[in-house]
Amino acid sequence: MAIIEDKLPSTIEEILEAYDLQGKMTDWSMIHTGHINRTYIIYLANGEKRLLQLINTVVFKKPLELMDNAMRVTDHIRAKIKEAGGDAERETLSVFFTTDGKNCFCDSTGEYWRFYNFVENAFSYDSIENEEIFFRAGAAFGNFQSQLADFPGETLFETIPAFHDTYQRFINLKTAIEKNAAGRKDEVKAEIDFVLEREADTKVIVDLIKKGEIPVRVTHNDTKLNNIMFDAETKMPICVVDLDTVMPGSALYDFGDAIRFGASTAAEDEKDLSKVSMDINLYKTYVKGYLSTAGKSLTKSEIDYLPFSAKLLTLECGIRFLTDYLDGDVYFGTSYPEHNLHRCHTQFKLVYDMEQKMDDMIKITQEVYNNL
Ligand code: GN1
Ligand code: MG
Repeated sequence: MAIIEDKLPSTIEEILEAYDLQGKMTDWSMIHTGHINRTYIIYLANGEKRLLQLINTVVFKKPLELMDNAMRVTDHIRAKIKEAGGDAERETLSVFFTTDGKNCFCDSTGEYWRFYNFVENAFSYDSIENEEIFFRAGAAFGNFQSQLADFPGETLFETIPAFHDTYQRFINLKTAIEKNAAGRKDEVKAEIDFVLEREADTKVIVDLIKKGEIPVRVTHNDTKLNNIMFDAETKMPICVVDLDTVMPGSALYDFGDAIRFGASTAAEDEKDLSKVSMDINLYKTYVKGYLSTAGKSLTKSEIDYLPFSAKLLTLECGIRFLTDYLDGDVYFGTSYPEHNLHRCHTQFKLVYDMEQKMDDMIKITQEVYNNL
């Protein structure tokens, strides 16, 4: 994806008209936390705010299927929240419909747009402020998984096929190396070697799933800390957002990806690698939070592979950043030319660090599980 600029789309008037909002927008701003969809806050004359999102159709090739998934998953969660006596309006995202009753709008340039409600008095964390926050994040993602435990996964569209098939990601990297589309191959020899040495790891979870040793569940698949909205006052999780990759998958993907991002001592694009490591206390905190809500429903083999999944999902994400760097930054949003390479470096540093800490990670996971 090209470097993202702060500007309104040229078709904004059409978009507003489709939602009967023409003449009602007083201001706008952009949110830059996601790497895929472009997100705006639209301020309306009546004081209301709404989230406007451009669906990235390079990444999500079938936006209508994506919206169908999102609608049905949020309906399911809304019903669960009501059953539990919660505030369903605040605890799930709601899509606004166009005046002709559609859940998204295709503009005259072929781009797809959607409007969500803006959750007031809420924010997301890009890094961990204190351990308790990470415990709450773990509990929230575990709870999300439980809410979807009885969702009929076979009815969901696969919005990105083989999304967490790490071996496929490895093959994609090899293809990118061969193509060398951006002419950057010679620059990243060490990074490529780092991955080649770990080829066997990339097959572990996909093989366990194929053999039926790890169950397929409906999972979120993008459990970055900043995909949870927290209440500004209580600092309690309100809702899990970014449901575009909710698909059949493994609990290990959700656990591993949350550790990858949240247990790191530095930002995903930190340039000073001496600042990057996996905080073992944060690891323990997340295990406690996640298992407090999801633990009882996990199988023995899932528990056994939790520590490995943290390393694997981090390796996978690093492989994806490296692949995109080789491809010429066509997938992830970037702010400068080496952005994907710097992201790749932090991920590989974390992988290396987790390898050193793996024995402790295994011990901690078993201890927390045994004390449930
Ligand atoms: C993307 O959109 P965002 O920033 O939540 C990506 C994830 C990666 C993540 C890395 C659909 O997530 O898979 O783990 O960037 N989402 C998609 O930060 O590819
Ligand atoms: Mg996101």
